[in-house]
Amino acid sequence: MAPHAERAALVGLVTSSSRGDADHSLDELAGLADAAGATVVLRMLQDRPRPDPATFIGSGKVASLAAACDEAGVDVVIFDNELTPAQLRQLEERLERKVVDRTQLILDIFARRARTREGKWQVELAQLKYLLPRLAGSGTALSRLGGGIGTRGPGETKLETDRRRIRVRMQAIQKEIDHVRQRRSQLRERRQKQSVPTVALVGYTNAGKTTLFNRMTDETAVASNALFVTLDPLVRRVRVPDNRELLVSDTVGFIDRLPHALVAAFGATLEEVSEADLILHVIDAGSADRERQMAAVRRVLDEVGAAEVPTVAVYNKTDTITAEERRRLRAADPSAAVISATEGTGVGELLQMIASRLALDTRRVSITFDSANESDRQQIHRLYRVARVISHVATDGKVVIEADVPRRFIERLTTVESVEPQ
Ligand SMILES: Nc1nc2c(ncn2[C@@H]2O[C@H](COP(=O)(O)OP(=O)(O)OP(=O)(O)O)[C@@H](O)[C@H]2O)c(=O)[nH]1
Ligand SMILES: [Mg+2]
Repeated sequence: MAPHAERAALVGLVTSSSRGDADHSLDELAGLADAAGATVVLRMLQDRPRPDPATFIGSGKVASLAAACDEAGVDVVIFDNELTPAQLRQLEERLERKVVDRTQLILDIFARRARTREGKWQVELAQLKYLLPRLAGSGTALSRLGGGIGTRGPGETKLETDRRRIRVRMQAIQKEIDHVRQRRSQLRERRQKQSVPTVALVGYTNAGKTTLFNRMTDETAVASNALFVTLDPLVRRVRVPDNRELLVSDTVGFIDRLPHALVAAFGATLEEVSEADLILHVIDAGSADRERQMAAVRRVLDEVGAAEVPTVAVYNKTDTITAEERRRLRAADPSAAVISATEGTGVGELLQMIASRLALDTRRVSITFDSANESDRQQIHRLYRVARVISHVATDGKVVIEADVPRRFIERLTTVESVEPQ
């Protein structure tokens, strides 16, 4: 952690978008800067039909920005858009201070937050991918020393400024990642074989996913009022009414305009999402920006191939809205959950709802087991874990069980001939 918070200036461009949109985008950038440990001391919006190829905001504006930065004692200038390598160099030269763009800022936050080895590899890979096309020039932008935004990450490699070495490093990281992913997909396959349904929590960053995850699982994963606190997927077991088990995964938060390199890099987390049986879309009901955030989440879900997975809208933080607003939410979407993860209200109903949504995928069957057979006895044991047993009748060496069984599990019963759908 830097000894003192870096002082940051935020710069946005108002092009075809409305001023309000640009303003909102700058607000989000401020949240990101905060998450990266910087203090925002200056904001600037520039009206231009299109970015200036050399300086992004135009030569005149750069001069006044430089003066304002001197005045406010700015350490780092953060642009709300992705800058070309040429723009980045020009701006650093003219502003005489560090310049980062939105992508780099997000990469920086991710570099701070990654906990697992895989997470760290994913971030490093994304950083190297970002760096590679920016290596062509003088390299001044790459030899930053000291601390702060844009200096964390592949430090040594960055200083060497050697494309070939970076490519070799990228290949090595990719190999490690492939290895871990293979292992992960094996684990996932095993879970599917065990027929444990999985539920993925997704949502805009800071919506309260981890808080809800902790509520549901009695775990204490880190939740905090900052963007992108959770980066690596966390999976835990939960028991729902009817004694059924499910696995819940907490995932990385989404934002508007998540850099594409990152969507790819965090494919691993999002893989869990596309293969989940149910998605809980956690929404900050109190956010003034709710609709836009929901749309951004849906877009990312589409991109990672999760559009087909059944989804429940979970309006969270409803302790921050009025009873009237809560009523309106319920009326607008009767299948949505209205909860407060911190207060715990509505969480019981949510679990009930999850159970019933997942049970939609069950069939009522009656199965005959041989009670002397060891493998049959094991199956009865498993049946009690995954199904809702309606009746259990034991007669001279036979056990007949009638139960609501998830379809996945029916397909894996060895005594499948004795299954009689009713
Ligand atoms: N008032 C209120 N605050 C909440 C509620 N749920 C979560 N919060 C707060 O919202 C902030 C973010 O919560 P997290 O659970 O870390 O959010 P997240 O979606 O996991 O965020 P990222 O992992 O950063 O994407 C924390 O300060 C929580 O205490 C709620 O129901 N009501
Ligand atoms: Mg979280």
